[in-house]
Amino acid sequence: MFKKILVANRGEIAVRIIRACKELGVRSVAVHSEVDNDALHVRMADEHLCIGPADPSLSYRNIPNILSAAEITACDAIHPGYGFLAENAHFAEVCESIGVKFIGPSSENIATMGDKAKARELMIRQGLPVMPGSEGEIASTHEAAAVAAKIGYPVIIKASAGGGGRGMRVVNREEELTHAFQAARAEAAAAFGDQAVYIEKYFLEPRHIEVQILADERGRTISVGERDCSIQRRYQKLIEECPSPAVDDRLRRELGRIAVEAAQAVRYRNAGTVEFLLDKDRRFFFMEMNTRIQVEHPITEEVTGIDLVKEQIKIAAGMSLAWKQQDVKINGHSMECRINAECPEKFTPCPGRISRFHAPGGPGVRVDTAIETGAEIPSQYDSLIAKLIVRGQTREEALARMRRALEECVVEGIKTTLPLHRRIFEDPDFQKGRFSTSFLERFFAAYPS
Ligand code: MV4
Repeated sequence: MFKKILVANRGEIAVRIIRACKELGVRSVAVHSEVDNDALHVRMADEHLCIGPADPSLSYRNIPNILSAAEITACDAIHPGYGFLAENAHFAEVCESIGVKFIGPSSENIATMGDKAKARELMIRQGLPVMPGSEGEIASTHEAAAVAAKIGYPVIIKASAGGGGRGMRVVNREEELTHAFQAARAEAAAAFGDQAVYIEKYFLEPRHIEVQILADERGRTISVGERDCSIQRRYQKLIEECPSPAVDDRLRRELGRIAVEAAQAVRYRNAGTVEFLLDKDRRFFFMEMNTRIQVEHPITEEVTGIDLVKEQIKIAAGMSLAWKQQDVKINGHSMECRINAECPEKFTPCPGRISRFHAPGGPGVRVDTAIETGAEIPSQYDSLIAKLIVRGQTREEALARMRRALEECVVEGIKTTLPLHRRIFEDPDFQKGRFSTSFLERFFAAYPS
């Protein structure tokens, strides 16, 4: 096992990683920017080091500073969390080359899956069910028009270097295609320094289902249930649940088998997530793979009893997976609400000082946060304040617990998504588990806030 892990992140995920270190008896080092001097992750870690100013490119994304911090404190591993350097293949490669273990997949895994067009092409070649669309990258309007005509409108143009909803454009009619294609390429070039795009059929009311996988360094790979992440707006997830109300045991086994095949096709290591869309006829299609621990990982932990962050660390330390596929059982139902510091109508960030914070508790309630009363939400980072996670024996019990936890939760001083969550949990369709990716848009149209 490692002696000391540098946590290259901030906020709730840094706290989550430090907790895993403590349980494993591994020392932890927090790094932080100048606005995070008093942050909870800094106080919780065994050691801490300032790595630069608030601007993330000068601190949490600053590779030389983070590696210097690892050297100064004699860390033998780095956990990147999510965001920042988590999916930076170059960073993983440099860590590998200097003998500091990157707790995550190989740099090659990150590079392959980070190129979303390449990943599609690879999965098509593996014979896996992939979203209808272009084989790989599309380089001309002519090619784009041919693919779109073949799969039929609407289509969606996605940036190869994007993912998670960044750099996407829906095209409803042929007349819009040329303009959209050129605009998408220009946007991709500006946002990612890579103009590569690909095309998919745009599904109107699918469910967004993702499968958690774990793979040890010997290549033993298991699936650890799915998460339903259909409740998103502007590609920002708001509510996630595990299991999906739309997935039964048989479909879960199928999804799991395909997700494991996808991971094994690239000799994937550590924790990862394979994203699928599920259509009304319960057919599913590979969309992309995320090569990191995800924000919503706790709901999987709650129903499987598997500590995913500890597993990440154990796998990176060379330990074999202790879990066999048949030992992975889904026990009960879990849901997560992301409490963001944002104006709920416009979904714009609302940084500021939290004058009062009270986290809910009691049976089946877990709150992953790094916030305390008096904390500042800096404008430089994401607006996540807390993740409210509940577990119940049944979906109904989980729903009741979330309604109760949302009632208990107090965040004063800034605007948050709490009131929106309270309203969604009163919605009859949501309560029945009847929703798709279009849920939030419809919800806002029906109940303008
Ligand atoms: C799609 C899609 C429909 N068709 N791709 C959103 C995040 C990213 N990881 C994938 N996403 C989607 N990709 C095709 N070809 C629907 C989504 C999607 C979504 C779209 C609009 C509103 C809410 C959504 C929630 C989840 C997924």
